[in-house]
Amino acid sequence: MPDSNAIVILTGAGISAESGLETFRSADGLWAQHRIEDVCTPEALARDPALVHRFYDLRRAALEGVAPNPAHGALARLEAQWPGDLLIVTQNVDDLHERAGSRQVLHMHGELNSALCAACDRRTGWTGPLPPAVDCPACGAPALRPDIVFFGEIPYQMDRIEAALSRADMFVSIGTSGAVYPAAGFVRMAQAFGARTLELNLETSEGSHWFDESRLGPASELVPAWVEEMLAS
Ligand code: BV8
Repeated sequence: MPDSNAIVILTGAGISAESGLETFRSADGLWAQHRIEDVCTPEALARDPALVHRFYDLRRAALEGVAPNPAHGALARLEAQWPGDLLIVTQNVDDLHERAGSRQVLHMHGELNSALCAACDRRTGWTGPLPPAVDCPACGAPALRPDIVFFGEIPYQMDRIEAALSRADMFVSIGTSGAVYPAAGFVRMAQAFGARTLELNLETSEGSHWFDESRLGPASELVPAWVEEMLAS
């Protein structure tokens, strides 16, 4: 049953595009430069760990040269002033939501600034390069890997996400192509639980037809305008 003021916001690479981070499925995006099978699957990590670690090292290094944009800032403002629950479920592995001041952020596909031990599953905050076979500070095994959910792996905190969707009065999707599951299915789950659904995206996505409303344009313009609307309501 929707809680009168609970909002769940799903973000994707498009919200970070105007900060200068690459998206995946644009013509010159990350998946145009690298095959998913070579850098974002468990098989790739086993076959060529140096290549996979380097792919994420480059993206972690790129974080140092970028900053949150007005879309991230607007969501942080909404969280600070909104009377009900607000959760950002992000597919992004950057830390721009946090650097903009958001606190309720759930990284369902992992984070660049974190290393995961393949032996004991413990996480360690990480900045700078992460070469293969670094010792885990918790268990000592030479098994640290990027803390990233690869294709074929289970996204993080699905129970918490589904619980939030079941209580949401509103579900807003920002900057995602709706190409990757289970994230792409959240709009239908939220709708089934009675939520209103809104999409804010640069162009029509694979999921646009599921939304009650879809607004097209850059996140740095659409998101602040939507937040002002919400705070004025
Ligand atoms: C799982 C790692 C089981 C981090 C990523 C066949 C059919 C259906 C599903 C499957 C299938 N075969 C396999 C699957 C499952 C598979 C999947 O969905 N495959 C797809 C490709 C068909 N999914 C999985 O394997 C997932 N695991 O299913 O486990 C399970 C599930 C639930 C419960 C139990 C078991 C794991 C998926 C995670 C994979 N890891 N990344 C990283 O490297 O970053 S996915 C990768 O794609 C990123 O995480 C990214 O977040 C995600 C989605 O991409 P987007 O964020 O949407 O980015 P994209 O470039 O695509 O789009 C950007 C959008 O922004 C565009 O629409 C653009 O117009 C817009 N935009 C651009 N600029 C702006 C803008 N919008 C606003 N303003 C702008 N300025």
